[in-house]
Amino acid sequence: MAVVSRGFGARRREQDPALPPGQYLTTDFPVLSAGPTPHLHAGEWELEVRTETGARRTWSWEELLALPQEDVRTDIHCVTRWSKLGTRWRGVAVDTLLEGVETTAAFTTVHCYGGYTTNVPLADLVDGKAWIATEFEGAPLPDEHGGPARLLVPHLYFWKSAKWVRGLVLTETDEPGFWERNGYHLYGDPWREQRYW
Ligand SMILES: Nc1nc2c(c(=O)[nH]1)N[C@H]1C(S)=C(S)[C@@H](COP(=O)(O)O)O[C@H]1N2
Ligand SMILES: [Mo]
Repeated sequence: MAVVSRGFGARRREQDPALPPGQYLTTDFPVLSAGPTPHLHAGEWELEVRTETGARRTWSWEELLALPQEDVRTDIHCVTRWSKLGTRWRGVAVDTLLEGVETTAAFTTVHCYGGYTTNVPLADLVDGKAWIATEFEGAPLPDEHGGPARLLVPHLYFWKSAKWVRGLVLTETDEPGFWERNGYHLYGDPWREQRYW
């Protein structure tokens, strides 16, 4: 009987302490989308933050780019078990968008062009933990990876990093999004393997 061996090198890499349990390293960048890729023009693009009281703020593409931009280097982990280490992004911290926004909400529903949604506790989007990313590896974010802008919340499984982000709606209760209604975990911590529930 032949035994399929992944080789000593592969096994050693999978013991990398930066890899959460059950993940393997990949060097390519798989595309995972539940529907067709929207092709959005900067002129029609808008980002919205809406609070539980209905108060709204919006940013055009130019307004988003006029905000302070941050360079982020981070590992990302997909629930389908691939991880990438040391990916480089550039974008606006969610903290910057929320400056001066008054809310007592504890959760957010992230809405996307194309209809995808995902839920994230507000605490997981603030204090330098999440960005609206517009660049990947020094180039504009490709359409299939969420261009012109996606949420980046790298400490949770990557389905929370909503592509083609359109808005953050602050909510008082935790409302499951697209994958969460279809069996994915409400929170999605890769270090606790919160894949499905
Ligand atoms: N709008 C939108 N965002 C999305 C998805 C999607 O289908 N639509 N898929 C999610 C899932 S399941 C993953 S793993 C990542 C994949 O991002 P990538 O295609 O850039 O690798 O995007 C997440 N964000
Ligand atoms: Mo995913």
